[in-house]
Amino acid sequence: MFGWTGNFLRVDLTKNKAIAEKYDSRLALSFIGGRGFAAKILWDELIPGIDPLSPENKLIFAAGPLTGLGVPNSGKLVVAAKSPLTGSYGDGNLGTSAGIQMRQAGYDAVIIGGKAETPVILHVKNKVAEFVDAKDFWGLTSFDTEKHLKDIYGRSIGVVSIGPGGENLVKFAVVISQEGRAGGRAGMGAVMGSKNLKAIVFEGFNDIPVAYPDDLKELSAAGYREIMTKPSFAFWKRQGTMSTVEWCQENSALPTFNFSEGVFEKADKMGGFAMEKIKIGNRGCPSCNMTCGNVVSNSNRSESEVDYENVVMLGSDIGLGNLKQVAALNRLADELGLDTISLGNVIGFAIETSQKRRIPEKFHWGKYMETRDLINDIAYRRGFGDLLAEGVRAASAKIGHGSADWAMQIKGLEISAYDCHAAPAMALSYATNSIGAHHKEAWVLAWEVKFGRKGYTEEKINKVIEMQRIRGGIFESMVICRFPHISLDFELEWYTKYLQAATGREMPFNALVYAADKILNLIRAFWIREYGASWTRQMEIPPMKWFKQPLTMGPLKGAMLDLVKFDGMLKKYYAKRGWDDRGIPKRSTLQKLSLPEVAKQLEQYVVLSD
Ligand code: PTT
Ligand code: SF4
Repeated sequence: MFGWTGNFLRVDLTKNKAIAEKYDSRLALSFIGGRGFAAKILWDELIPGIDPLSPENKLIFAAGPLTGLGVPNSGKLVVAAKSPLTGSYGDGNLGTSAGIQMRQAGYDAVIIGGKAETPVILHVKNKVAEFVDAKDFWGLTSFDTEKHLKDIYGRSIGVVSIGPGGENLVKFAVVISQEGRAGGRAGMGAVMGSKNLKAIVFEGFNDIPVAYPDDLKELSAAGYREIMTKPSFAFWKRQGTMSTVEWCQENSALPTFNFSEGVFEKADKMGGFAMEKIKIGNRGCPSCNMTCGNVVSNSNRSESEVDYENVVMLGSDIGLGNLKQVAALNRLADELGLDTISLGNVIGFAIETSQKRRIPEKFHWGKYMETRDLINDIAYRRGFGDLLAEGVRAASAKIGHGSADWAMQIKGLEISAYDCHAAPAMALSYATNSIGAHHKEAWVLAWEVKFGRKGYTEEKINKVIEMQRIRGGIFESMVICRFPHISLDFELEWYTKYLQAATGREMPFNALVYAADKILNLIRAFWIREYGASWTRQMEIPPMKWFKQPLTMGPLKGAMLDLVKFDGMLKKYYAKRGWDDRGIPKRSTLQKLSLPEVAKQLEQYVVLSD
C-alpha cells in the first residue's frame, strides 16, 4: 500500500503487551483513516454497554493517509473512544507532531485496551514499544509532563499526555500536546486516565510509503504558496479564530451568561483587536503556515494560547470580560487537561443555578478568583466541583428543580460557543452532530446569517448535511485541518490531488462523500446500539432555554427558537439522511452504504424500518 503504512499498533495495558498488526487494505479504502478508522474499530471491537472508564474501552489514536507527508495542515491526530460524558461515540482532533512521529514509527493508528496496574508512559520508538513507570509523572500538569519527557527523550519527540483532570476521571478531560493543542472534548483524557496511561511518547524515523513522492512534494509546496495568496491570509495570521468574537457580537450569537444572551457588554475587551494588544506571537500545529494559535500574556504573568471557543466559554459565557484573566483560566484548563468548552458550560450552569437559588452554594458571574478555585475543585473533584466534573447533564439530573432547561448540552456533550436563539440551522447542526453538541461538523452559522436567520427551511437542512459530510466525514478521516478550506477558501480539489499522489489511487470527490456517509452512519449506529430502546428523538432537541427564554438584549431582542418548527426540521433532516422518525438509520440506508452486517446487529437492539 502507498499512503497508508498498513499497520496498527495494538496495546494491551493489562498485559504490558504491544504488538504490530497488519490490517486489510479494504479498511483503508472504505474508511480512509482518522475518524473512519476509529469508528470502525470501536464498532467492531467494543462490547455494547461497557463502562467507558473500564479496561474494556479502547482508546484510539488514528492518523490519516496524508499525516507526516508534509501536506499543508496535515499535522493533526484523531483521538477516540466510547465517551464517559455522553455514553457513546466520542472523538476529537488535535494538532501535534505525535501523529507525524507515530506514522514515521510505522503505524496508522494505535489501539489501546486494558488498564495498567500502576501509572505508565507508553514509549513507541519505531518498532519497539516499552512501558515506562510513570509514578514520578502522575499528578503533574500536562505542560510539565511534556517538558520532562522532552528533557529525557529529546526535543524532537511527539507527546500526548493528560493532566490531573484526566487522572481524576473528569468526564470532559482532554488529551493535550505541545502546550496548548487539546483534543477529545468528550472525555478522551478521562479514558486515558482510567487506563493509568499518563502519556505516550512517539519517535519515528521511517519513510512513509508514497506512490508519487515528487508530485506530492511539488503539490504541497504549491498548496502552501496558494494558501499565502488567499485574501484573508494576513488577517488570519493576526487574529486566527479570535475575530469571531466581534462577528458573533454583531450577530447576536455570542454565548453570554450561560447562553441566555447573544451579546456581551464587554465583548470589545475580549475580541480579536483586544487580543492583538497583548499578543506575543503565533503558534500552531506542525505542517502549517497559517499558525492560528495566538500566544498572549495573561494575568498570571505567564503565556496562554487563545482561540475563540476558549475565550468565549471562559469569558462572556461566565460573565468575565477581562481578556488577560480569561487567558489565565484558559492556560489553567490546558495544564489541568480540561475541555474549555464543557468547563465554561458547567461553570455557567453552576452560577445560573446558584443565582436561581436552586443550590445552597454561592457562585457569581465574572469573578476570576472564584472561578479559578472552582476549576481546581473540578479537576481535583473537591466539593461541588466533584458534581460538575460529571458534566452538565449529570449535574442537572442530580440537582433537578427544572435545571435541565438551562443545562446547555445535547446528547450529553456541552454546547460549543454559538448561541442559537436565532439560528435554527446551527441548532440543527449541534443536535445531529456525531459526538454531541459540537460545531466542527457543520459550522453553518455564517451561512445562516447571510441567507436568513428565521426559516426552518429545506435549504438549511441540505446545507447542514453537505457540511457534515465534508467536515465531519472527509476532513476528520483524512485528518486534515479544515481551516484552510473554511476560512481561506482553499479549494477541495487540492485534497483529491494530494490523496492521489500519496496513495496512487484515484479518490474522486464523490467516492469521498460515499465514505463520509458510511462513516457518519456507522457512528449513528454506534449511538443507537449503546442507547438501545432508550434512544429517542428527544435526545436531539436542544435545551429548553433556547425555546422558552427569549433574548432580552441586542438587535435580536425577543428572538427564540420554535419547538414545533424545530422538531419538524429535525424529522425532515432524518428523512434526507435515510433515517426514520426516531433518527435511526433504515435497513435500506445501511445496505446502500454496504453496511448490511451493521443493520443485522442493530436489529438486536431496536426494530429497524425498511
Ligand atoms: C475542539 C475544541 C475547540 S474547537 C477548541 S477551540 W476551536 C477548544 N480548544 C481547547 C483548548 O485549546 N484547550 C482546552 N483545554 N480545551 C479546549 N477545548 C476546545 O476543543 C484547534 C483548531 C481549532 S481551534 C478548531 S475549531 C479546528 N478544529 C478542527 C477539528 O476539529 N478537526 C479538523 N480536522 N481540523 C480542525 N482544525 C481546527 O483546529 P476537539 P487543536 Mg482541538 C488550547 O479538539 O476535541 O476536536 O475539540 O485541536 O490542535 O487545539 O487545534 O475555535
Ligand atoms: Fe493548526 Fe491553525 Fe494551522 Fe489549522 S490553521 S493546522 S488549527 S495552526
